[in-house]
Amino acid sequence: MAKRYYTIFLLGTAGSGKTVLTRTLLDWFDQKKLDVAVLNLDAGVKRLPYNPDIDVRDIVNIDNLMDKLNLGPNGAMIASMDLIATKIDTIKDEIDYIEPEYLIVDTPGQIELFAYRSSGRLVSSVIAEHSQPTSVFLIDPSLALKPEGFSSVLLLSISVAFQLALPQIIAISKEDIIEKEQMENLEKWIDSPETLITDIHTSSQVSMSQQLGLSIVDILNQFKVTGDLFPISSNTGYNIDTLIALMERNWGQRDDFYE
Ligand SMILES: Nc1nc2c(ncn2[C@@H]2O[C@H](COP(=O)(O)OP(=O)(O)O)[C@@H](O)[C@H]2O)c(=O)[nH]1
Ligand SMILES: [Mg+2]
Repeated sequence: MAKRYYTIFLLGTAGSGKTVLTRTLLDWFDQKKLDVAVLNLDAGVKRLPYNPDIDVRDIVNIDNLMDKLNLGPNGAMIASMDLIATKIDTIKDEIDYIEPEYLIVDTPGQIELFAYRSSGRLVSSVIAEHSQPTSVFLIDPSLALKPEGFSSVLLLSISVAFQLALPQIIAISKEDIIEKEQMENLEKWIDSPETLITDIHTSSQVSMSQQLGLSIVDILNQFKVTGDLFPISSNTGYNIDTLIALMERNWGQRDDFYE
């Protein structure tokens, strides 16, 4: 029986900061001298700010796929996820060989490849199977400038949690570049999601948007989506400890974090 490990799936829209956060978390675990490994599932990434222990680019080559199947970059990314799913046993064997205590999984830039295609869901379920998984969904602040945008990305996070059936922590990334006025809005919406309804009302004159806003806030409240929502920064390390503490809440107390 393979050893159980603790997995962190990093999720979020393209450019939300998954790869940079992978590096930041890796540093955190390394500093604590914990036994951590990183799996890169993004076949399309050119350069990584960390050295992955397992890398799907060793399994699939996007440029070759584009040539061989006569595909553009998007088609090749879709084909790559399907190909990775057929090689999931190899990935699983590599994890079992490394036997990490903690595994950080950096997922493809485009969330739909991972969360909405059955191949992506298969890959996540196999990796999660012998581990205690948790996921971090990153909200890119540039998508959350307006109340409609913020609500939509929160709905996306619910939809992704629904698809992957993983415990989820939601964080707003790139705190260091969020302007004061936006931060005030975000804090207000997080503290009291009802203010989203009033702000959608002011920002959109379309009555459908207003009605939808009411229903969305209802869903956000029902699933307590904004309950633990907080901003983080991989660049400055802001709230990374809070993020770790929430992972620990999903996993149960990890005494090795305090040694
Ligand atoms: N200012 C700032 N930029 C960040 C932070 N995290 C990521 N970025 C930038 O956001 C862009 C996308 O980051 P990346 O990790 O590649 O996103 P991914 O597609 O989700 O993996 C890059 O230009 C990063 O340098 C952060 O904490 N602060
Ligand atoms: Mg990335």
